[in-house]
Amino acid sequence: MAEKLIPVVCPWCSVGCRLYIVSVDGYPRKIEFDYNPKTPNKGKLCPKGVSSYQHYVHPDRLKKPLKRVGEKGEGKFEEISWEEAIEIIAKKFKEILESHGPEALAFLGSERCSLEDNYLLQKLARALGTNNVEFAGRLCQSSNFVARSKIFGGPAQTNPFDDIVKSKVILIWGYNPAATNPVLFGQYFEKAILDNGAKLIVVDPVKTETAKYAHIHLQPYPGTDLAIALAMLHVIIKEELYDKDFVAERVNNFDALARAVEKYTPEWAEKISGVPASLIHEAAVLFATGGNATVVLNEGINQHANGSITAMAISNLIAITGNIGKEGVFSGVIPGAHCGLCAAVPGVNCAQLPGPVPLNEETAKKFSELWGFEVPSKPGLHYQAIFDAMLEGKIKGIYIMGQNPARSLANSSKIEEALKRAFVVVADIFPTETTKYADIVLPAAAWYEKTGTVITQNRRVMRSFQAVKPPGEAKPDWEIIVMLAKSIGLGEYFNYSSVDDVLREINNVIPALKGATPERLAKNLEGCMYPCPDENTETPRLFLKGFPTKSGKAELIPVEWKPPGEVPDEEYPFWLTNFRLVGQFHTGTMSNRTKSLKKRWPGPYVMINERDAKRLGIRSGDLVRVETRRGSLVARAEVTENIREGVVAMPWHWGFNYLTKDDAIDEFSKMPELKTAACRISKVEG
Ligand SMILES: Nc1nc2c(c(=O)[nH]1)N[C@H]1C(S)=C(S)[C@@H](COP(=O)(O)OP(=O)(O)OC[C@H]3O[C@@H](n4cnc5c(=O)[nH]c(N)nc54)[C@H](O)[C@@H]3O)O[C@H]1N2
Ligand SMILES: Nc1nc2c(c(=O)[nH]1)N[C@H]1C(S)=C(S)[C@@H](COP(=O)(O)OP(=O)(O)OC[C@H]3O[C@@H](n4cnc5c(=O)[nH]c(N)nc54)[C@H](O)[C@@H]3O)O[C@H]1N2
Ligand code: SF4
Ligand SMILES: [Mo]
Repeated sequence: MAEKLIPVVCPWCSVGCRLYIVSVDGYPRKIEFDYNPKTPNKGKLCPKGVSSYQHYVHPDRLKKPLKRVGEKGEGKFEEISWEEAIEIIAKKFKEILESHGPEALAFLGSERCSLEDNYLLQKLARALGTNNVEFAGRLCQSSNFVARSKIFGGPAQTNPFDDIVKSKVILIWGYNPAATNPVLFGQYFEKAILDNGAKLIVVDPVKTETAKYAHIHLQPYPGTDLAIALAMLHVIIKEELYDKDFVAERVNNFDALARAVEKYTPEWAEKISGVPASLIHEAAVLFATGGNATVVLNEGINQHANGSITAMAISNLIAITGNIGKEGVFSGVIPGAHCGLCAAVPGVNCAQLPGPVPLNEETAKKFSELWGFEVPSKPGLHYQAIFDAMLEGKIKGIYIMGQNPARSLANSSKIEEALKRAFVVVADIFPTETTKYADIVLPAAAWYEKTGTVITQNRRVMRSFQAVKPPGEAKPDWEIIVMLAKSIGLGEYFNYSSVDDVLREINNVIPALKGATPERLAKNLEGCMYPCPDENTETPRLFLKGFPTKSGKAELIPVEWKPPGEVPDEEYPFWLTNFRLVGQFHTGTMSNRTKSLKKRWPGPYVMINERDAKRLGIRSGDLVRVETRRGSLVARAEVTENIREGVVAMPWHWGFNYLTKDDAIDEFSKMPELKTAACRISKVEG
């Protein structure tokens, strides 16, 4: 028995916890904790990290390439060889290129795949002449990404996690870290609140595990957070509670913001959000006067058609109170899954190139010179638009690496219809609702089965090493892409013999990753904080001396009130929203195949307020139908005081997107309205 202990990074959320896998003869047996005080988790793991080896040995793992034999949607396949699979894809993609041009092809990268996998995926798309290359970041962080890029010149988390513990006020907005980033919550937020006496303000329609620690909990109707943010700006400016020195020295456009928020009083915001004006006032005063603040927002804000303007209003709040560009404060986007930044940084985006840098004539020319082929300068289609174009017959072929859009994108019925109309290739580790619509399915090696680089939410670049062998003929995604590129005739641009070769090319083309070499990452398991411009440098804090905007100052953006993508009416009288469970992950492909998680978090339910339930004659445990204009789902009711009246909420892991609206899209971030919809509910009799 050959027992090995290999350092890996957890394959679930973006905290980037370090742990060890114990393998016996190449099979995963258990995990070991890593007590290195320099890694973000400092030895701790959550229920997902602890069980993160279980799904690897599930019998459903894809082991051979598959070719569709039945109708699309049936999921009937026959096994074929790698040679045959790659040949079929290469031939079909070349045919599409010749008859319809490169814009008829699309590529989806993944926040479940490594930096190297994602870098090569976007390079292949661009080598074929298209910028139709996206990943779930569009459905995840794009709203806050846009807001912070415009206002601060950069979206990333500003400070090390340790600065959260030094904050005196913590504002958590549409985010439930106790469930979604549990180790971050336990090691940093909880310490700040319980040990150091920081005051916590939570804004969430649900009384979450996080909200249970709150000193002030605001419970708005979904998608009305913008009204609260505008009213907080109003109070802070009117009562002169802002940081006057910081505003004078480091902020532009303050007067325009002050004029714009004059009309947005707490009383006005109460009418829209349902949150008492006095509570909004109290939160504003505490936030502005309580001392250094951490401000974190997540999907409760991002995933609305008004998401980016709401995120802009919150960035304005951060800027006028001077809670940025110094020690002891914290804010920034929170990439969701472990490899969110591994797809964003290498430019898996229809309008960005590796860096990430904006795609334009100049950057396209620069990358054409670096790579040796012509990089198209015309932006591609964003995530939702790719599927709209597929439905119209304009996208003829798609390569999907580690995404499950049939369940993760708004309006699942429509996405399934779109997938019927194109040649679809899916590389995954399991059969999914999306592979059912594939023409070719490719078996990918999972995270612990390959060596790869990860960039965690706190900008930490770390290496995860191969701990176990892939099942059957499964291969790492980067190897699959190289095989495909060679078969298409692009071999000269994809000449790599190891994953280290790919990272070395990344070190060369992304200046901020120049110092994150394979050697440095192998030697220092805690990695380095991006930007790492040379082998001895890292960047723990951003914006200490100025902002990377044209003026060097934070550029405030006054925004006006706008409702979310759909609001209740007589026919659909309830606000519906959704959230995540600590023991389930996204569309459940891995978590539903992890025994210990599935046992504890088995299926969907609907949270309904006690007074609403009484009116409708619903009791806990009853089956209820939740219906929107797109579709309906049936789940058990959980009648509870933990949700406000007029709102119902469900975990989204089990088919929620049959209910969501696909045609309300954020103007700036192109985020669909994934969080809220108008619904009606009824008891299912019998
Ligand atoms: N266990 C687990 N952890 C995960 C994931 C997972 O699937 N499972 N996914 C990872 C990923 S990719 C991401 S992006 C993060 C997401 O992490 P979070 O953003 O924490 O995820 P959610 O639970 O979807 O949404 C957060 C909160 O928003 C609230 N909310 C809903 N609508 C609104 C609203 O209109 N306004 C406000 N203020 N709040 C609202 C919900 O009640 C919920 O408590 O989690 C990561 N971590
Ligand atoms: N209504 C609603 N919709 C949402 C959200 C919401 O809160 N509400 N959240 C949105 C957010 S924040 C996100 S991030 C997206 C997530 O959307 P997706 O990324 O589409 O969801 P996942 O279920 O994580 O799908 C990832 C797939 O990658 C596969 N996989 C895992 N590891 C590997 C690997 O190494 N290689 C390959 N090739 N495949 C692999 C998994 O089996 C899985 O099928 O969903 C979005 N959709
Ligand atoms: S907090 Fe996130 S990274 Fe850490 S163990 Fe849990 S799922 Fe893994
Ligand atoms: Mo996400």
